[in-house]
Amino acid sequence: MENNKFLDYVQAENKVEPKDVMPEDYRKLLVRQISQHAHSEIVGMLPEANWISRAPSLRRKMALLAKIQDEAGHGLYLYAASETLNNGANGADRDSTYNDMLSGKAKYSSIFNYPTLSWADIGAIGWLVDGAAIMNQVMLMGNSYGPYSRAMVRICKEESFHQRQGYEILMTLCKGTKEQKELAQEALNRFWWPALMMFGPNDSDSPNSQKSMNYKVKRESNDDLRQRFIDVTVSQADFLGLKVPDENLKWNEERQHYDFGALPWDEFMEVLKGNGPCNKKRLETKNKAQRENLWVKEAAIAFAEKQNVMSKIA
Ligand code: BYC
Repeated sequence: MENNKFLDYVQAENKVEPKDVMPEDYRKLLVRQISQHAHSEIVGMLPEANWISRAPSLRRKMALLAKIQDEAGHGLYLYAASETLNNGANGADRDSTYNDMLSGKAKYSSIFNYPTLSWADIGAIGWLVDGAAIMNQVMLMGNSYGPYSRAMVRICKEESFHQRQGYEILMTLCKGTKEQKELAQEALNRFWWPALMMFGPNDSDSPNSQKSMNYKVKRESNDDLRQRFIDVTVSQADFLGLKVPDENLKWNEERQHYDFGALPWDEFMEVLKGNGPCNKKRLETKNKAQRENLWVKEAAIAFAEKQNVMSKIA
């Protein structure tokens, strides 16, 4: 299909399916984004896993375990969606994709390179990180690639539970002792700016946006989604009795949006270069798990191959 015909096709809100003819740059853009998204889900399990053994009650432990397990499921749907774009020559098979994350070649969301220092951070992750993720992923439900868009539908439903789980942790802390409320405020201070940077660079510095918008992969810009997130989240912070750590945050009557301060983009660039507080630790953990659990994968493959041979003999 010529590129113009393909553009007309996606712009008329048609879905592209795995075996359809598609321009190579569309395929490449999707492999990049879907695989980064899958890595984010998988690496994103680590900061929360840090608190499973220290969750303050059995109920909290069960909810956190269920949430983290959901993230593993999200990673699986997304690796499966990314794999449908493998054309045999573009390195989009599951092992190559995963190895790109393990070697540090592929990106995953910057937010997961920050540590979880207190139980309140688990609340902040659910409220802010899952909250930001939902804002972005609801938009992605309408993306033009069928397998990615369908994966998003289920993921968004589960993320809503995650967001509430986090907010409820913070509500409990904010209704608790002075020290508990301080923990909640400190968590908001730590996670506010990194959560805003999850939406990516400002539109003027976003090299992929134009193409992504044309192909209807992205349907709203990084800045528009970030603004919407701020607009809905400020009143949630007010309800908790917490202060958003931005001196320049102010409702703008004319724009009908909040104005906000400059984001720490230098920090964002450092995190993307691998120099965030936890980048090295995250990759070490994933590589160690890969090494130590390889026998499980090998045993499963050997078993599947044996079953295959047996079924041919029978
Ligand atoms: N972190 O041109 P741009 C979750 C990169 S997990 C790192 O605007 P694009 C959860 C970007 O990749 C859900 N890198 O890019 C899990 C690009 O680099 P390359 C996470 C970032 O793609 C566990 C460059 O910067 N959500 O919810 O048009 C527990 C220029 O950016 C980031 C997703 O993964 C970043 N924050 O737009 C709890 C959403 N931002 O690739 C929760 C899927 C930008 O050219 N992804 N970069 O080398 C997207 O929607 C889009 O890729 C983005 C960026 C909006 C993130």
